[in-house]
Amino acid sequence: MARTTPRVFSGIQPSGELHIGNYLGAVQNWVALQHRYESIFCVVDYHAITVPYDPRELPARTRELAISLLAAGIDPDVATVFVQSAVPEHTELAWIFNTITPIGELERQTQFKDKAQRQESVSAGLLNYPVLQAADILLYRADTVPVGEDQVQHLELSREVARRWNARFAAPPDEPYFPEPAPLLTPTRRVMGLDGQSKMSKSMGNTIGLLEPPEDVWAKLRPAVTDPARVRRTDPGTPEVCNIYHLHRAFNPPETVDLVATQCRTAGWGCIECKRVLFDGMERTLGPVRARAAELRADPSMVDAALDAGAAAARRIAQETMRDVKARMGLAPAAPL
Ligand code: AQP
Repeated sequence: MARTTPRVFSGIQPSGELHIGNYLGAVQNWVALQHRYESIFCVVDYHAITVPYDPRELPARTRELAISLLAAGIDPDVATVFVQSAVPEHTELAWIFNTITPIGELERQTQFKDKAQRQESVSAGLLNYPVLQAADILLYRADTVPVGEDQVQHLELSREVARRWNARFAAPPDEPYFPEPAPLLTPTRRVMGLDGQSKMSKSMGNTIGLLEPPEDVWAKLRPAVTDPARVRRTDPGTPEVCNIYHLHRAFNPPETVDLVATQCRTAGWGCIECKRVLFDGMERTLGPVRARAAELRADPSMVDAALDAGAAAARRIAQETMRDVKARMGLAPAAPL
């Protein structure tokens, strides 16, 4: 039966603490979308094991990430939130998609090339990461995927997988079975790291954590790179080239952003004063998120209940998709439990 409400799916890796790049590029959007779309959000732990990791730390990271999502405003009564490895159909569909995906396409993925360069030994899992991502999305036949800009290339691969599978197993006169999922970007689709050089990224160590204590946030913000032309306090600056200015746009209202731009251009404020105003703006957003996370940590049963219900709801959809997919491909149906 055709769905009346469009469905979004998005995932996030428990590879480190959620940072403000993840928040501004993706999670903030999820919070807004959950009331307009049927929303499915996943902590993608199978993705996090494609690079070296410590199995003793993973459960706590996974849980802490789930807490961060709920604290940021994902409402488990409205959206489905779950952990990927609790729904085995993700890897089952990924295997199927592996069989129709040319290796060359995977080797061309920018994120694979970047991450592979940083490792001594590269696993097949790292290469196949975007195939698992395609399975994550298509398992729920999601129409829309709210992500940061870095994920757009992967999403193009998901679209290609959907097209290829449909052509082979749901060819006309059948309706295409899988929709071609479209990315949904935010105005802050690419948040730069505090080094001002590269994307804010857990693995680059240039992040501000969503739940970091205020004193740690300030300790990171204080030395963060600004407009390199502002060497002395009296040098006028160019806000557009300054990463701090872009963060103001994400955390402060337009009138404050205008004031920041004027004070920068006229050297009215030094960079430290400017960062103080940013810090205050950030605190208005991050303070309540931090407080909510503390409440959730104190009530583990609430988090367990949300994740269990989420996994059960996700699994119902996933099993239905796998039944259809396997039937169309001539594979055996799952044995009854
Ligand atoms: N700097 C960023 N700006 C905007 N959006 C971002 N995202 C990540 N970094 C930025 C978006 O956050 C969502 C979840 O990201 P993820 O953890 O699944 O993937 P990632 O891109 O691998 O995150 P990191 O921090 O860069 O992790 P590492 O260093 O482990 O690879 C995605 O929608 C992503 O676009």
